Amino acid sequence: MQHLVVANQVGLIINSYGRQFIVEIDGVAYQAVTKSKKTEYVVGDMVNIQAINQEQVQISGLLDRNNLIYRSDQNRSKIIASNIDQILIVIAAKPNCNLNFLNNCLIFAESENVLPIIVLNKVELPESKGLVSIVDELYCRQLEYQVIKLSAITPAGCSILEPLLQGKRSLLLGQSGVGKSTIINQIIPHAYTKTNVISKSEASGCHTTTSAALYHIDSDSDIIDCPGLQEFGLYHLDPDQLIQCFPELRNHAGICKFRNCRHLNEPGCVIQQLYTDGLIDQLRFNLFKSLLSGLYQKKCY
Ligand SMILES: Nc1nc2c(ncn2[C@@H]2O[C@H](COP(=O)(O)OP(=O)(O)OP(=O)(O)O)[C@@H](O)[C@H]2O)c(=O)[nH]1
Ligand SMILES: [Mg+2]
Ligand SMILES: [Zn+2]
Repeated sequence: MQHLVVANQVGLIINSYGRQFIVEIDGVAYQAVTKSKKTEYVVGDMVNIQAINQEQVQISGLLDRNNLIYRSDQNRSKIIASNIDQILIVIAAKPNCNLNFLNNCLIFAESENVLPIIVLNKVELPESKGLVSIVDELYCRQLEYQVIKLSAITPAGCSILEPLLQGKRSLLLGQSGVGKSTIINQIIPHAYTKTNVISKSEASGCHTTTSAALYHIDSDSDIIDCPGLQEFGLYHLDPDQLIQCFPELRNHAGICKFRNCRHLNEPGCVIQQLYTDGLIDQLRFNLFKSLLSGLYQKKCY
């Protein structure tokens, strides 16, 4: 039996697919539509709603967001979730691990001041060995990011995550097939998120999750699952701020020979020197330079 929705209430968006949303009001879920054709709402949003009938509501406005997780490329930006306390970036050696996807997610988290936690899943697989050592050495020891290694298919695989999720709203971000939905199923057995077996012929994995969904772990802890991403574009960043998003570089900001050094090819560049001296990871240095040159080009237009 649904509660009767009275006019002008506030609800939480817990599911979004296309222009349709599920909004939760006092613990009850309602189908929701938007007034305009523009879908500017996302899972995690607090919204004003008006009743259509006992099962359906209309979203009439958005309450201020604490933050907005989104990615962007040259052509468009895509909103993912809002009002997030921490981002769990899930990676796995299988189906594959693109370290620049991880790097971009970390840079985004730094730019928005949201805590990133790296979750390395599928550690029981022999092919995880190389990735485990990269993550231990570079991301954990050198860059000092929090790293959790687990195997979500084992019975107690995700219990190590539980204390970290307490009292927070966490977003799982990752490429398709890394095990995001498996992790949620372990933490909340009744979440019923669909997980799929990666077909041997399709190394990229199945795109199982098709819409973002928020699940309550308890009364003050939530976790959000979202479809696997192939890329996490950062086209919206300000090139002058980029150095602040690299923990290994930001302490060296502002000490190059030229005060307005862009760290691209300028003489006396301290960042370039760090790289020449072998003090910065090559992949991250190359990413820094390629992001910078793209962002400066954008700024010129
Ligand atoms: N070997 C191994 N397989 C795992 C582990 N965790 C998940 N898997 C498998 O990986 C496959 C993909 O898992 P999902 O949870 O659907 O991955 P996802 O990240 O939600 O994928 P998308 O929804 O496409 O983004 C499934 O076959 C899982 O059983 C693990 O710890 N070890
Ligand atoms: Mg999934
Ligand atoms: Zn420089």
